[in-house]
Formats: sequence, structure tokens, C-alpha cells
Amino acid sequence: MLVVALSWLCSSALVSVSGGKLPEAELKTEVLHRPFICRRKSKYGDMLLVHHDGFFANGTMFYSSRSHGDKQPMWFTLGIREAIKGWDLGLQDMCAGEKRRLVIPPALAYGKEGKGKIPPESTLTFIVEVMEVRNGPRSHESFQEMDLNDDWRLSKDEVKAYLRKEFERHGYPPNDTLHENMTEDIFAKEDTNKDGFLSSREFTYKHDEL
Ligand SMILES: *[C@@H]1O[C@H](CO)[C@@H](O)[C@H](O)[C@H]1NC(C)=O
Ligand SMILES: *[C@@H]1O[C@H](CO)[C@@H](O)[C@H](O)[C@H]1NC(C)=O
Ligand SMILES: *[C@@H]1O[C@H](CO)[C@@H](O)[C@H](O)[C@H]1NC(C)=O
Ligand SMILES: [Ca+2]
Ligand SMILES: [Ca+2]
Repeated sequence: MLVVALSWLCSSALVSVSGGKLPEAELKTEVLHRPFICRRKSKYGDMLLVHHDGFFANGTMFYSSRSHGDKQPMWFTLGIREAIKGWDLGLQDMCAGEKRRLVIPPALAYGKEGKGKIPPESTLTFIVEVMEVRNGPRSHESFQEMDLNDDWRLSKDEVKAYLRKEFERHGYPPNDTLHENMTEDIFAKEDTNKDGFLSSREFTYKHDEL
């Protein structure tokens, strides 16, 4: 399923998973490569297309997006705890084409519990390459991009047009039945004053809840 659509539909759920008040353990960030040309730098709410390799402290690789699964880079939204906290902190201000090494203490990764094959209290190293940076589904820029007639509110048709475009962008065939259904769902949840439009307030993340 589509990351954009998912992160849109699930945004309220994701936002409510906000972090506790743990003391900030130290995150080490090292820039391995920065491209000469940088049109924009990643910020909270942006969507990043990333390839990543993960290593245990002893140097053993536990995951590589280039060799596991479908071998494709993945989209994730920065700053909403979609991935571990160390990623939200360590992947800011990145350009498309930039590569970083992050050394992430357990408190900013999988903590005391661990997860799957990550043992408890693991410090993890990631080599992350950002292939692309885009406006997140909830940025002010996205709202403007979606508001085709510039009346500062999103109609159902504008939302449908956006979904169709996002599907095409990600190589999925557009599907009007599905877009219709998704749009209905989105409006049912988000058009809080039920006027048939999404205002920028209804649309935008409440950043203080992150
Ligand atoms: C490296 O650490 C991981 C996680 O603690 C462990 O599963 C693996 O066996 C270790 N590998 C070596 C070569 O020590
Ligand atoms: C379009 O989406 C609907 C609802 O998810 C699904 O039932 C239908 O098979 C899809 N059509 C195509 C052509 O993929
Ligand atoms: C959209 O599809 C879901 C699952 O297929 C269904 O439960 C829901 O009622 C549909 N919503 C609308 C507005 O058609
Ligand atoms: Ca509009
Ligand atoms: Ca409204």
C-alpha cells in the first residue's frame, strides 16, 4: 500500500505515539557524502526515500535494504516516529544524494526491550543514503500544491486528483473507485466542521503534538 496514503490516513494514530521524556542519549552523526548540488534539505514532516544498512556494535550487518526484501529504497516520513527516534533526529537537513552514518544508542533505537533480532540495549549503526526528499503529506507546501484553485481549502475533487497523482508517481495504476473511497474516509475523519472542504487547519499536522 502507498506510504503517502497510509501516512495520511494513519497520521492521527502516529502522532499519538509521541515520545516519553527519556534523557537524550547521544547520537553520533557523520556525513559520508554530500552532493555538490542541494536543492532542499530535509525537515520535519518531509518524506524521504532511503536506502539503509544496519549494523550491530560488533560490525555484523542485520539489515540491508539493497539486498533484503524487494531491494527497493523505502519512503518514510521524518519526525513522526514512523521509524526509530534516532532516525528522526539524525536524518534532518539532508540533501537528496547525501549519505550519513548514524550511531544510535539504545534509548533512541529499540531500548531495553529490543525488537525481533535486535537484542535488548543494542547500540545500532546505520548507513543511510537519501535518494529523494519530498513534501510530506501534511506540509504547508503540500496543501498549496493540492489546492488547485487557490481558495485555501481542499475540495473532494482536489483530494482525489492528488491521490491519483500520488498513485501514478509511485507506479500504481490510478483507481477512481479506490480514490473515491479513500477521499470519503479522509473527509469522514478530517472534515471536522462537515462543510465538505478541508481547511488548512483541518489538514495540517499539529506540530506541538509531535
Ligand atoms: C554480533 O552481535 C549480534 C547481536 O548481539 C549477534 O547476534 C551476533 O552473533 C554477533 N556476531 C558476532 C560475529 O559476534
Ligand atoms: C480498484 O479498487 C477497488 C477497491 O479497492 C477494487 O475492488 C478494484 O479491484 C480496483 N480496480 C482495479 C482495476 O484495480
Ligand atoms: C471504503 O472501503 C472500506 C473497505 O473496503 C469500507 O469498509 C468502507 O465502508 C468504504 N467507505 C466508503 C465511504 O465507501
Ligand atoms: Ca481548493
Ligand atoms: Ca471543513
